[in-house]
Amino acid sequence: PIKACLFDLDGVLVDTAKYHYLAWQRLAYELGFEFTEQDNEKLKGVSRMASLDILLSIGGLSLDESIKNELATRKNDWYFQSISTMDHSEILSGALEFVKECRDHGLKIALGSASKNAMTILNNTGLTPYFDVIIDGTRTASAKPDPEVFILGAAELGVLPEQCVVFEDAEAGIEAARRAGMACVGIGSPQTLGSADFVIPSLQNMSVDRLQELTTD
Ligand code: B16
Ligand code: MG
Repeated sequence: PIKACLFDLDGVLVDTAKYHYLAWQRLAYELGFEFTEQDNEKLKGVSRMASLDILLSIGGLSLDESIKNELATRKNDWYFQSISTMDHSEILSGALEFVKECRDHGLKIALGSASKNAMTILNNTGLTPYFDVIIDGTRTASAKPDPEVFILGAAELGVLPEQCVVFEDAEAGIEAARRAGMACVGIGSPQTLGSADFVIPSLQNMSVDRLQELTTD
Protein backbone atom coordinates (compact mmCIF):
# COMPACT_ATOMS: atom_id res chain seq x y z
CA PRO A 1 0.00 0.00 0.00
CA ILE A 2 0.97 3.60 -0.55
CA LYS A 3 2.63 5.27 2.43
CA ALA A 4 3.95 8.52 0.96
CA CYS A 5 3.27 11.19 -1.66
CA LEU A 6 6.20 13.06 -3.20
CA PHE A 7 5.28 16.32 -4.87
CA ASP A 8 7.08 18.28 -7.52
CA LEU A 9 6.70 22.03 -6.86
CA ASP A 10 6.63 24.10 -10.06
CA GLY A 11 3.59 23.11 -12.09
CA VAL A 12 2.10 20.77 -9.47
CA LEU A 13 1.61 22.82 -6.31
CA VAL A 14 2.21 26.32 -7.72
CA ASP A 15 2.29 27.89 -11.16
CA THR A 16 5.77 29.37 -11.21
CA ALA A 17 6.34 28.25 -14.81
CA LYS A 18 4.95 31.61 -15.94
CA TYR A 19 7.61 33.49 -13.92
CA HIS A 20 10.40 31.25 -15.20
CA TYR A 21 9.12 31.92 -18.72
CA LEU A 22 9.06 35.72 -18.30
CA ALA A 23 12.61 35.74 -16.96
CA TRP A 24 14.02 33.42 -19.65
CA GLN A 25 12.19 35.40 -22.32
CA ARG A 26 13.70 38.64 -21.04
CA LEU A 27 17.16 37.09 -21.12
CA ALA A 28 16.67 35.83 -24.70
CA TYR A 29 15.44 39.29 -25.71
CA GLU A 30 18.57 40.90 -24.24
CA LEU A 31 20.69 38.36 -26.14
CA GLY A 32 18.85 39.23 -29.35
CA PHE A 33 16.56 36.31 -30.11
CA GLU A 34 12.99 35.23 -29.51
CA PHE A 35 11.90 32.67 -26.96
CA THR A 36 8.34 31.38 -27.26
CA GLU A 37 5.99 29.73 -24.79
CA GLN A 38 6.44 26.53 -26.78
CA ASP A 39 10.23 26.77 -26.30
CA ASN A 40 9.59 27.18 -22.58
CA GLU A 41 7.96 23.73 -22.43
CA LYS A 42 11.43 22.22 -22.92
CA LEU A 43 12.66 23.85 -19.70
CA LYS A 44 9.99 22.46 -17.37
CA GLY A 45 11.49 20.36 -14.59
CA VAL A 46 15.00 20.92 -15.97
CA SER A 47 17.72 22.48 -13.77
CA ARG A 48 18.70 26.14 -14.13
CA MET A 49 22.02 25.56 -15.97
CA ALA A 50 20.54 22.87 -18.22
CA SER A 51 17.69 25.29 -19.00
CA LEU A 52 20.21 27.98 -19.96
CA ASP A 53 21.98 25.54 -22.29
CA ILE A 54 18.68 24.77 -24.02
CA LEU A 55 17.87 28.48 -24.32
CA LEU A 56 21.29 29.29 -25.78
CA SER A 57 21.01 26.47 -28.30
CA ILE A 58 17.66 27.91 -29.44
CA GLY A 59 19.45 31.23 -29.99
CA GLY A 60 22.36 29.48 -31.72
CA LEU A 61 24.82 30.78 -29.12
CA SER A 62 27.75 29.01 -27.52
CA LEU A 63 29.28 30.93 -24.58
CA ASP A 64 31.98 30.59 -21.91
CA GLU A 65 31.20 29.07 -18.53
CA SER A 66 31.81 32.41 -16.77
CA ILE A 67 29.38 34.28 -19.03
CA LYS A 68 26.85 31.49 -18.62
CA ASN A 69 27.07 31.78 -14.84
CA GLU A 70 26.52 35.50 -15.10
CA LEU A 71 23.47 35.02 -17.37
CA ALA A 72 21.98 32.38 -15.06
CA THR A 73 22.38 34.76 -12.11
CA ARG A 74 20.76 37.58 -14.07
CA LYS A 75 17.78 35.35 -14.93
CA ASN A 76 17.48 34.16 -11.35
CA ASP A 77 17.48 37.74 -9.99
CA TRP A 78 14.44 38.56 -12.17
CA TYR A 79 12.76 35.29 -11.28
CA PHE A 80 13.41 35.87 -7.58
CA GLN A 81 11.73 39.29 -7.80
CA SER A 82 8.58 37.60 -9.16
CA ILE A 83 8.42 34.89 -6.51
CA SER A 84 9.21 37.23 -3.64
CA THR A 85 5.67 38.67 -3.81
CA MET A 86 3.88 35.31 -4.12
CA ASP A 87 1.29 34.39 -1.50
CA HIS A 88 -1.11 31.53 -0.70
CA SER A 89 -3.48 32.60 -3.51
CA GLU A 90 -0.94 31.20 -5.99
CA ILE A 91 -1.28 27.63 -4.77
CA LEU A 92 -2.86 25.67 -7.64
CA SER A 93 -6.51 24.61 -7.28
CA GLY A 94 -6.98 21.45 -5.28
CA ALA A 95 -3.34 21.16 -4.24
CA LEU A 96 -3.58 22.23 -0.61
CA GLU A 97 -6.83 20.31 -0.11
CA PHE A 98 -5.24 17.12 -1.42
CA VAL A 99 -2.07 17.53 0.66
CA LYS A 100 -4.18 18.05 3.79
CA GLU A 101 -6.31 15.01 2.96
CA CYS A 102 -3.16 12.90 2.55
CA ARG A 103 -1.94 14.00 5.97
CA ASP A 104 -5.34 13.25 7.54
CA HIS A 105 -5.03 9.70 6.18
CA GLY A 106 -1.57 9.29 7.69
CA LEU A 107 0.33 9.46 4.42
CA LYS A 108 3.79 11.05 4.57
CA ILE A 109 4.47 14.11 2.43
CA ALA A 110 7.73 15.12 0.72
CA LEU A 111 8.78 17.76 -1.75
CA GLY A 112 10.94 16.66 -4.69
CA SER A 113 11.84 19.78 -6.64
CA ALA A 114 14.74 20.74 -8.90
CA SER A 115 14.44 24.35 -7.79
CA LYS A 116 17.03 26.11 -5.65
CA ASN A 117 14.29 28.65 -4.85
CA ALA A 118 11.86 26.11 -3.42
CA MET A 119 12.10 27.31 0.21
CA THR A 120 11.20 30.89 -0.77
CA ILE A 121 8.15 29.64 -2.67
CA LEU A 122 7.03 27.26 0.10
CA ASN A 123 7.44 29.91 2.78
CA ASN A 124 5.68 32.66 0.80
CA THR A 125 2.71 30.45 -0.03
CA GLY A 126 2.50 29.01 3.49
CA LEU A 127 3.07 25.42 2.33
CA THR A 128 6.20 24.65 4.38
CA PRO A 129 4.47 23.19 7.49
CA TYR A 130 2.72 20.48 5.44
CA PHE A 131 5.94 18.70 4.50
CA ASP A 132 7.64 15.95 6.49
CA VAL A 133 10.69 16.15 4.22
CA ILE A 134 11.85 18.78 1.72
CA ILE A 135 14.32 17.85 -1.03
CA ASP A 136 15.11 20.71 -3.41
CA GLY A 137 17.81 21.71 -5.89
CA THR A 138 20.16 22.77 -3.10
CA ARG A 139 20.24 19.21 -1.75
CA THR A 140 20.90 17.12 -4.86
CA ALA A 141 23.94 16.62 -7.05
CA SER A 142 22.11 15.33 -10.14
CA ALA A 143 19.03 16.94 -11.68
CA LYS A 144 15.90 15.17 -12.98
CA PRO A 145 15.64 12.86 -14.97
CA ASP A 146 18.16 11.44 -12.48
CA PRO A 147 16.11 9.78 -9.70
CA GLU A 148 18.28 11.18 -6.86
CA VAL A 149 15.72 13.75 -5.63
CA PHE A 150 12.98 11.12 -5.14
CA ILE A 151 15.26 8.39 -3.79
CA LEU A 152 16.57 10.82 -1.17
CA GLY A 153 13.00 11.87 -0.34
CA ALA A 154 11.87 8.27 0.27
CA ALA A 155 14.98 7.50 2.32
CA GLU A 156 14.42 10.53 4.58
CA LEU A 157 10.76 9.61 4.99
CA GLY A 158 11.78 6.07 5.89
CA VAL A 159 9.64 4.42 3.21
CA LEU A 160 10.41 2.13 0.26
CA PRO A 161 10.19 3.39 -3.35
CA GLU A 162 7.28 1.02 -4.06
CA GLN A 163 5.35 2.68 -1.21
CA CYS A 164 5.63 6.11 -2.91
CA VAL A 165 3.60 8.00 -5.48
CA VAL A 166 5.19 10.96 -7.29
CA PHE A 167 3.13 13.86 -8.66
CA GLU A 168 4.88 15.51 -11.62
CA ASP A 169 4.09 17.93 -14.45
CA ALA A 170 7.26 17.44 -16.50
CA GLU A 171 8.60 14.57 -18.57
CA ALA A 172 12.03 14.78 -16.91
CA GLY A 173 10.34 14.36 -13.53
CA ILE A 174 8.22 11.41 -14.65
CA GLU A 175 11.34 9.67 -15.91
CA ALA A 176 13.05 10.39 -12.57
CA ALA A 177 10.10 8.80 -10.72
CA ARG A 178 10.18 5.71 -12.93
CA ARG A 179 13.92 5.35 -12.46
CA ALA A 180 13.38 5.62 -8.69
CA GLY A 181 10.94 2.70 -8.93
CA MET A 182 7.93 4.79 -7.89
CA ALA A 183 4.40 5.13 -9.26
CA CYS A 184 3.82 8.45 -10.99
CA VAL A 185 0.76 10.62 -11.53
CA GLY A 186 1.21 13.14 -14.33
CA ILE A 187 -0.40 16.56 -13.85
CA GLY A 188 -1.25 18.06 -17.23
CA SER A 189 -2.18 16.59 -20.59
CA PRO A 190 -1.85 12.91 -21.62
CA GLN A 191 -0.28 14.03 -24.91
CA THR A 192 2.88 15.29 -23.24
CA LEU A 193 2.90 13.08 -20.13
CA GLY A 194 2.20 9.72 -21.73
CA SER A 195 4.87 7.91 -19.73
CA ALA A 196 3.14 8.52 -16.37
CA ASP A 197 1.02 5.71 -14.87
CA PHE A 198 -2.03 8.01 -14.91
CA VAL A 199 -2.54 11.58 -16.02
CA ILE A 200 -4.98 14.06 -14.47
CA PRO A 201 -5.49 17.74 -15.41
CA SER A 202 -4.83 19.00 -11.86
CA LEU A 203 -4.86 17.94 -8.21
CA GLN A 204 -8.50 19.05 -8.16
CA ASN A 205 -9.13 15.67 -9.79
CA MET A 206 -7.38 13.70 -7.04
CA SER A 207 -8.43 12.30 -3.68
CA VAL A 208 -6.94 9.70 -1.35
CA ASP A 209 -9.72 7.25 -2.30
CA ARG A 210 -8.96 7.69 -5.98
CA LEU A 211 -5.24 7.30 -5.33
CA GLN A 212 -5.78 4.01 -3.47
CA GLU A 213 -7.98 2.78 -6.31
CA LEU A 214 -5.41 3.65 -8.96
CA THR A 215 -2.49 2.10 -7.13
CA THR A 216 -4.09 -1.23 -6.18
CA ASP A 217 -4.65 -3.75 -8.92
P1 B16 B 1 15.62 27.27 -10.06
P2 B16 B 1 10.35 21.64 -10.21
C1 B16 B 1 12.02 23.20 -11.61
O1 B16 B 1 11.18 22.99 -10.51
C2 B16 B 1 11.31 23.96 -12.70
O2 B16 B 1 10.26 23.21 -13.26
C3 B16 B 1 12.29 24.32 -13.81
O3 B16 B 1 11.64 25.07 -14.81
C4 B16 B 1 13.47 25.12 -13.20
O4 B16 B 1 14.44 25.43 -14.19
C5 B16 B 1 14.10 24.29 -12.08
O5 B16 B 1 13.11 23.97 -11.12
C6 B16 B 1 15.24 25.01 -11.40
O6 B16 B 1 14.73 26.12 -10.71
O7 B16 B 1 16.19 28.09 -11.16
O8 B16 B 1 14.62 28.00 -9.20
O9 B16 B 1 16.69 26.59 -9.24
O10 B16 B 1 9.34 21.54 -11.32
O11 B16 B 1 11.33 20.50 -10.16
O12 B16 B 1 9.71 21.94 -8.88
MG1 MG C 1 7.53 20.77 -12.28
